[in-house]
Amino acid sequence: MKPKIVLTVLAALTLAAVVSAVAIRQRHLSLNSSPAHAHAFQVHGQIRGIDPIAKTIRLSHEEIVNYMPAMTMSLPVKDAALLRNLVVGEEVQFELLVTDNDSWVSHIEKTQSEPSTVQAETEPTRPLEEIEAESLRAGEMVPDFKLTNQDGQEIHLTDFRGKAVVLTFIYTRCPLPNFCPLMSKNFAELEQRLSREFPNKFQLLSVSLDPEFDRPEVLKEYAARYRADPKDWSFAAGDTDSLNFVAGLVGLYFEKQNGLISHDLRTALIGPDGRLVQLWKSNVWTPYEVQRSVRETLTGHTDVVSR
Ligand SMILES: [Cu+2]
Repeated sequence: MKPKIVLTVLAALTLAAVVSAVAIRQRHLSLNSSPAHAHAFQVHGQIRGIDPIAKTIRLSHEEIVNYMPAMTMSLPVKDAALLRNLVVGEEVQFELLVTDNDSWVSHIEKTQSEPSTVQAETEPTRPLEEIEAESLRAGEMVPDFKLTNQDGQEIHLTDFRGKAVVLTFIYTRCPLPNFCPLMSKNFAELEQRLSREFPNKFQLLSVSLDPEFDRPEVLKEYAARYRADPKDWSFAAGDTDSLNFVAGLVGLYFEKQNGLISHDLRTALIGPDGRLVQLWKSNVWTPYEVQRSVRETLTGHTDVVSR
């Protein structure tokens, strides 16, 4: 009997320790929001894709309580070594760290024995390769499209002919700091840089992936948050067909999943002649880099890098 009692007490003590650790962590999560502090979420998911060069892993994950519903998304890792020995299809337990400005997968562990709790509905409905294959190549003419801007006015891509157009995709409710919020932060800096160097010769265009929620008044409020000057930075949304069309031009995957939108990132530079100049397919571009590409496009000069 005695060893059994000892075991029971030990088990109870362990449980108490775990419970209080969880309680402390939860209090920590809700109370601490200083920028330096990372919120850690422990999540179960299944691997859908691995890209060691881009340092991203595509995961179908279950609900992250109080943060994000179950969905499939590409998440960055800081350390490519984390991706070693992982195989598409494997089930994993991972840690997602989120700060005010960034989010990344910091730890991954295989959990092959656990049955899958990841819902099938978080699967992309079309293969990503197929979406990619249909997108425009650099040098190709970008066909015109029609959207509605933050003032409720109809805008066409051809309205901006003669200017360098930088187009990206966002939605105002996006919770991940290094996805849509980063795109908008970068655009704000890009707007500053370009309005100094090329006033009236450029146009920034942020297209919403969530037209049902991102009505003109919502976009207008969002634009104000980033101090966008409506003169050269438009926020716009369209009906389903227009959005699918614009996203299709640049091979952007996006899908509504449990109320949020799972999506990749695409930022395109369209020249004053309406041709696609360059396409950035992740969040690693900098305002400085895009400014340089805009400069090359507008002046026809390539920066000579001295070595
Ligand atoms: Cu987003």
